[in-house]
Amino acid sequence: MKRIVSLAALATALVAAPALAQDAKTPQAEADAFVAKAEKELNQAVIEAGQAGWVYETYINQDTEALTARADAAVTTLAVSNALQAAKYAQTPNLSYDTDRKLDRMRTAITLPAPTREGAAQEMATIKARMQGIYGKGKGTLNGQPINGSDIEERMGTSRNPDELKEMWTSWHDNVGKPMKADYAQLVALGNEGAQGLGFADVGAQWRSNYDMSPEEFAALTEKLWQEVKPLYDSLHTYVRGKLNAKYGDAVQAKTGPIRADLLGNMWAQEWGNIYDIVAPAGAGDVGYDVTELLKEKGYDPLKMVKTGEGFFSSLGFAPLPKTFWERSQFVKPQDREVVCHASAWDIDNVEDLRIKMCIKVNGDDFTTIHHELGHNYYQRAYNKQPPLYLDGANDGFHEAIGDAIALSITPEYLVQIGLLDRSKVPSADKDIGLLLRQAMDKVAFLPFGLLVDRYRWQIFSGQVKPEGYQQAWTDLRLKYQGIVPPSPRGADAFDAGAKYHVPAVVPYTRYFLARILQFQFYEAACKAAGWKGPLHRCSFYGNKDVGTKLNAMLEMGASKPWPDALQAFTGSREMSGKAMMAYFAPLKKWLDKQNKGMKSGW
Ligand code: X8Z
Ligand code: ZN
Repeated sequence: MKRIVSLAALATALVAAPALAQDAKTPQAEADAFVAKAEKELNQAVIEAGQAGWVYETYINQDTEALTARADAAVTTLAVSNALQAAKYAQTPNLSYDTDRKLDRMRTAITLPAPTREGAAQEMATIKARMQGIYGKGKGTLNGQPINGSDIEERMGTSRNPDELKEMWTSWHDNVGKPMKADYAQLVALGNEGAQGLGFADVGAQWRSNYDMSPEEFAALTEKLWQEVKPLYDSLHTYVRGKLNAKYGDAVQAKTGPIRADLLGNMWAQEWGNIYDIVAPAGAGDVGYDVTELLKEKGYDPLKMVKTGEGFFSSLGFAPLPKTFWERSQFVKPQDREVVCHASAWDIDNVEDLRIKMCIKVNGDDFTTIHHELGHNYYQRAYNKQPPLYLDGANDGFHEAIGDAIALSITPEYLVQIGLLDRSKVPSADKDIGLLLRQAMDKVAFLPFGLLVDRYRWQIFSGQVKPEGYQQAWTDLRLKYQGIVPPSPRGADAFDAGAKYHVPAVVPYTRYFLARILQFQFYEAACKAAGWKGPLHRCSFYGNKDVGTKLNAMLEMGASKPWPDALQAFTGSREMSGKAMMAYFAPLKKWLDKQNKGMKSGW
């Protein structure tokens, strides 16, 4: 699909037309040859940038920062040059399906395009590396003492002291977000100039154009999905606010209105599972076990947690992770240097040099995150036979959803099978509400956050929000979508969005919103394929090779086909839909609405 017809003229003006072939090649063959050469060169540059990026993120210093910025600039320069030429070749009639699709991807799949003028790509890459460094090295305080990012994340989950929570929340947002505000504004200006050079309205429009449909259609699709699931969020919000009020009293959390952001067990209030103890159904409905406690009781260490994650994929028939994965991954935070602790998965050579980079703590959150990261690695390996421009997920939401769909299978019964839970402790059917509520605290609570991070950036990229409005717009959207407020007023010089990893790292975030919805579609399809008959949330497809084969068929397609084709291959449907998620939580929704009777919903 070609979106911007007039770009051809523009592209020809900006880049020298390739020399006419002496031997009379057809225009189609020329386009094929261009694509083959471009994707090979790009792949090489991406591998080099991956190597530099890995060293930087696992050993932050001024030299590794410069090296990663240089390698990143080289990739961007190449990608932009390819995109400009691609627009011209895309006008060729009768292109093959693959050449047409690849030319399109060359334009849309650039996260942050640079202007073509001298030095611009380097300036952008330098700013980006510096912001990532600020985030990676970032510290908050607790009782006046510095506390690093991974420790503060953990303490936000376990502390129940409102003053401590407020101190950690405020110091983290002040120390990490504020110092990068000017850099961020400059990055936005450069990125927009780059995107406009490629014929997009702005960077946000370019991001939205990467889903096999127009940017407008994609924005409308996210809105449709949000409206499908919003009633569930509203019910959860009302219920949780009531419980927080009961625990902390009116002075800390009022009965009505928004929720104080630091009370929800997570620095960004994005997932609330860590405060399940505060909201658990009274008495008999409670789950009766806690994964963090089980891991600790059974003496799990980070390595054993990763091995357990691998075990799930092996049980589906996937080959074990390569030896190099175990040698080269970063599982725990090194003591002797600064690193980026935010979890990520890598495939350095785009073949099988798979790695994860985490600062694993022995807790339930990180156990889930390990499955999430391994989902990326198994996806990467499954599509490694695809040509370079197809080395990607069907869309980025698919990539984020695979490991999560697997982690939905971490049911009580599964925990028994792997020896983490004693059979006598498996919650009976009357504890279903507790199990569903525990899941909803992470899965449902996340939805508005997953949506708003990019709605915020879309506003910034479009120019609707200017640097002086960065803070107010963030606070406004957090209130509008999540119904939360900061624990104390924020000055106009704050930049709270910068205190969330994906903003300085420039990683689009709508992918996680899509993934939250898609993972239930995948999970439902897998359980159906496994012949599961009971309540959906009790299904585990652990050990089911048929599911593994079916899953692999979708994964190995990579980005070679539009995402509805991939979705159909695994689920039979071509639509992203909130229905599977709503069906999973249907009994909880009913229960929540009963509990909420007489309470005012909304804020
Ligand atoms: O960033 C991540 C992964 C790496 S792709 C750990 N996630 C989002 C986040 O932490 O904000 C997973 C869930 C949402
Ligand atoms: Zn991920």
